[in-house]
Amino acid sequence: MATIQWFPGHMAKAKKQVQENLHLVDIVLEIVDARLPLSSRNPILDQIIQQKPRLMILNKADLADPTLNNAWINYFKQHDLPAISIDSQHNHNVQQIEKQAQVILADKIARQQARGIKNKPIRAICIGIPNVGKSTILNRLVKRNIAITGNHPGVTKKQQWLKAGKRLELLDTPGILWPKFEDVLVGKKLALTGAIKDSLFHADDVALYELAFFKQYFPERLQKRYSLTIDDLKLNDPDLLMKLTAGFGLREDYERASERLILDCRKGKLGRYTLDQIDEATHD
Ligand SMILES: Nc1nc2c(ncn2[C@@H]2O[C@H](COP(=O)(O)OP(=O)(O)OP(=O)(O)O)[C@@H](O)[C@H]2O)c(=O)[nH]1
Ligand SMILES: [Mg+2]
Repeated sequence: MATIQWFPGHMAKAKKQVQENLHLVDIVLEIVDARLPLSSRNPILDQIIQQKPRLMILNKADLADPTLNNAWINYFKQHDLPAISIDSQHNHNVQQIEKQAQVILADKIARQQARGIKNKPIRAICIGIPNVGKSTILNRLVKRNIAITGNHPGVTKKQQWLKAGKRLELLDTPGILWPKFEDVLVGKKLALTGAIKDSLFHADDVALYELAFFKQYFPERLQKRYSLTIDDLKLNDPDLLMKLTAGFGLREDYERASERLILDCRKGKLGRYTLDQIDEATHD
């Protein structure tokens, strides 16, 4: 159950594994976390898969802001990337994957039928950074637990072909690619949602980002959850963290208070949220 740490050697290997499997498939299912439709994308996926047909899947839609789920789907569609949002944990919308794949590949299927090839299964590969829910999606599609899942990055180890519907076959791939590490903000977003290992960042950095985000977008949720006053919300982020730490009875243990705040956010105690805003896309 060791967690992947992305050293250059691992990145090269992961890239090679995806490239080796690409020619086997008709379509790539790019899985992202709906809370991070940009930040949970792999930076070089476009370059790796090039012109291969693709379906963007915004998974964990149940945790993300419903309005922004739709906004992001529209955003991707405007950029010629067909996209759907699903909640694989509760099996919501998962069947759309096969349907959408058929739509995207309609021309190819029609050409096959014209040549007398009927009902050939569509072959697909799931690709995404750790912990976005690739294995959970596969388990839903094959309707039994084949792929190992776990709430920490790097669980899937080896690949296998799976019958995943009437006309869909999937590779349970370690088509795991690395997240973007270079950008500090992206790193904090990934850390807050649990996409990267806790030992790779400082909890207080991430909790301060969390407080800033919720103060900006959902101050009333912070207020309610932690019994804060309007004045408390006017505190700067470090002072607010100090205040909360004291309120938790943790004296000056900002580390533990931060971990608690992060956990609350991950567990949905602060409601549904999407960390990536549409206007951030233009700066990418
Ligand atoms: N709320 C919610 N949780 C989900 C959803 N999909 C997956 N999860 C949870 O997210 C965690 C990671 O899921 P996995 O399927 O193991 O993710 P993965 O992409 O295969 O991860 P690696 O194998 O580490 O790359 C698990 O705890 C899942 O239960 C979803 O749609 N909604
Ligand atoms: Mg997995």
